[in-house]
Amino acid sequence: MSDKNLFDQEDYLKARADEYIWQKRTDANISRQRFLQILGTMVGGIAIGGLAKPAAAYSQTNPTLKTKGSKILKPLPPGYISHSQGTLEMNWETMYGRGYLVPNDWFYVHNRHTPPPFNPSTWRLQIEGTGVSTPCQFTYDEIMAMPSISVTSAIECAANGRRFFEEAYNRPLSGTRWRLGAIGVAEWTGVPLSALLERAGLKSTAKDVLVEGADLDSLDAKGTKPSKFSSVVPIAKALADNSLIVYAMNGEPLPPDHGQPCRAIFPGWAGNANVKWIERIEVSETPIYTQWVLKQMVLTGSDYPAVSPYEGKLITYQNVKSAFELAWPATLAAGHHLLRGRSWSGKGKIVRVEVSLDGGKTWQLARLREPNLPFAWVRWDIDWNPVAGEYSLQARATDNLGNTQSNTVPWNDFGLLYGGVVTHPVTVQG
Ligand SMILES: Nc1nc2c(c(=O)[nH]1)N[C@H]1C(S)=C(S)[C@@H](COP(=O)(O)O)O[C@H]1N2
Ligand SMILES: [Mo]
Repeated sequence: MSDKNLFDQEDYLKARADEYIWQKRTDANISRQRFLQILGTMVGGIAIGGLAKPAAAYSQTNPTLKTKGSKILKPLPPGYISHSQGTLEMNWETMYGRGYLVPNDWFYVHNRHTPPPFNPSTWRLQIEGTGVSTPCQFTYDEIMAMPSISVTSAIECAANGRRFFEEAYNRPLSGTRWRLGAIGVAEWTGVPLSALLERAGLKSTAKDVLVEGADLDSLDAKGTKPSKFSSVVPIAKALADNSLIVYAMNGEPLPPDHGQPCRAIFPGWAGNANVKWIERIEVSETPIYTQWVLKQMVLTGSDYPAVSPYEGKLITYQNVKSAFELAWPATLAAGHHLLRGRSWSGKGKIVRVEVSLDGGKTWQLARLREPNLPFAWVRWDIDWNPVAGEYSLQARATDNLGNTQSNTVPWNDFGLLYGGVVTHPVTVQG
């Protein structure tokens, strides 16, 4: 394939852009009217019955697929990878050749608890703290009535790829053994966090913002006082145009597993920053140090000296990764294949993807497809004509800031932010 094909491909890009728009309309961004219709049934049902019906309806959709004690309410699509009661990994093989967005039912889940019931007539979002002059609270209807915006963004667990640390260092880790499926891209709709903070009289001296969910975090075992799951972002991130409090995902009301009624979206930041089932926001004039942030959101190990008061190096933005849209391990027939994959960066937009079909000996540029949005991902593909044999496929992406993927990455004790090149095993049968 020549450079010309790679970089001068107007028609190709146009076709892809059209496909994207079509995809958004059909399987994702259903009309605003339809959204309100769904919500209307939902809220009406609750108002009459006084019960949190949406969650119940979800859990009954496909009871046979629910594992005992599961903390996930949505039905499990075929081929999904379950690691524990509260985790569900996206299956890359099912994404082969699909549109830009991950459908809600296929989106990975990382739940510490079963989604709490939601009652729109009693739910409130509290905004308080020393960084606001007029603490206030919002009802669900009030948030729904504010001007909304939509942002297409990835959410990715900071531990995505953890299993590759274990394999590279031949050393076990605790926590979910994700491969690369703890990521998804969706279109999120809601209100800018800045609009809510301004209504609460945001002070110019505000420094940190804590967003808190309705569920408890998992630190109580250490004897610390149990606290609600939360995350902290600096005021600059909280006020970014694309930092939102969202109530819709791909044009549907936020599903219980993904944070109903409202969750935070901080594009580019590690998954846990995107707190679900939110109930309280605290704005502070002094830095907020939670146990979670000090002890868990850090890289620790001999390569990462602690930066006091944190117990390691604080995690903020996600790094660069790539995945093939293939089963793990994959078995393919000999002959022509259009290999596809996706690459992403928490810090910007992917500008180059190289693929190796021989375990890293030689590399070629993959064809990037539109759209290619920052804080989301880019789809790419490459032609392959293998004969029977065992293959090690690799992909290496680079973002617009020059961040890329190296062959080896330093160890950290929680197995967070794996950013190395991953070797995907493929058997080709004759
Ligand atoms: N309240 C609350 N918010 C939460 C979590 C949680 O357990 N409770 N998990 C976090 C983590 S670790 C991740 S990776 C993302 C996962 O979002 P998803 O389940 O919608 O994919 O949600 C984050 N928000
Ligand atoms: Mo996570």
